[in-house]
Amino acid sequence: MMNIKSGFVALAGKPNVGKSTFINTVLGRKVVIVSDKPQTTRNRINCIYTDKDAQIVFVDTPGIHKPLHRLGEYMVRAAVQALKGVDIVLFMLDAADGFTKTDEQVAKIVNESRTKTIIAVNKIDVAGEEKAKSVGELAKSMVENAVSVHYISALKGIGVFELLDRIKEELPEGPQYYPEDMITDRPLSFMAAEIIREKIFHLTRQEVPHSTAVVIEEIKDRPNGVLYIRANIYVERDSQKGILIGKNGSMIKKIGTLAREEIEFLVGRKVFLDLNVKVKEKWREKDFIILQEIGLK
Ligand code: GDP
Ligand code: K
Ligand code: MG
Repeated sequence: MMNIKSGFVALAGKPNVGKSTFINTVLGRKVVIVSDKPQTTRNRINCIYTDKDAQIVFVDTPGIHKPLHRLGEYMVRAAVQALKGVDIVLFMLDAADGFTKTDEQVAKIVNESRTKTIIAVNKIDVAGEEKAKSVGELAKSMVENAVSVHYISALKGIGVFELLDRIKEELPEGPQYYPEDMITDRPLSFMAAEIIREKIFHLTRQEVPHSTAVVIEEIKDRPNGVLYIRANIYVERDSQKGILIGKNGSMIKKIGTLAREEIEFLVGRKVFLDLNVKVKEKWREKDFIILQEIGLK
């Protein structure tokens, strides 16, 4: 029997350093949502990379940040949990940003996890070499269990596969946990909700994206082969509902069309997407939605 390298790698790093972009580049297709707005990734998603001699399960964690309301606290806790009990922490920093206070906070949490850590300084395509180096060296001096520092561009694919090789070197020998064609361990309802949420992030601004929760109510096969998906989009105020629906329904139509096309790509068949916008005051305080959001219900 052939031995492969396998294990779990948790991505740590403040919002917007490029964690999701890195995973998407490694997997070669879009599985986790990317946005230039922080806090896009509210949920833990395991993404699975498999080749002939390794299987790496990446855990994409919520960005570590100051808790502003209850959802924030859940997110922080989820992030800390994600770093514990994995084989390697991949600590990502933004070369263009410099080493910030938030990076320092992340470094503390990484140290708390006592897990072997590989440092990746991302976005070298837009930062000077000297600045990138200083970020990498500061990070290395702060992280007790750092084994190496890599300079990459997740977006352009620079240095990504060398980093992947390094991760493989550090992983233990082990079993293939998942079938080789499986790229995420989350169900379709979860992926569909993430895709709808991403379109809302891209098409609306200010407080609207952060006040939005997407809940899939129903998924069923129709006799004609179409996959029917019904989702509720919760916002906190009537004004936000108005923005999401748009003039003569133009905004919700746009969100629906873009989301449907992407879900169709994911499932490889025709989809009918039924979106309903509902107002639920202070949904962030309501546990049932929070628990659903972080995948515990
Ligand atoms: P996350 O919050 O850490 O998951 O970050 P995302 O992957 O969502 O990326 C945040 C933003 O940074 C997006 O606009 C990405 O396109 C951008 N980004 C990610 N990696 C790179 C990179 O290597 N170079 C540049 N220039 N931008 C990047
Ligand atoms: K983001
Ligand atoms: Mg992300």
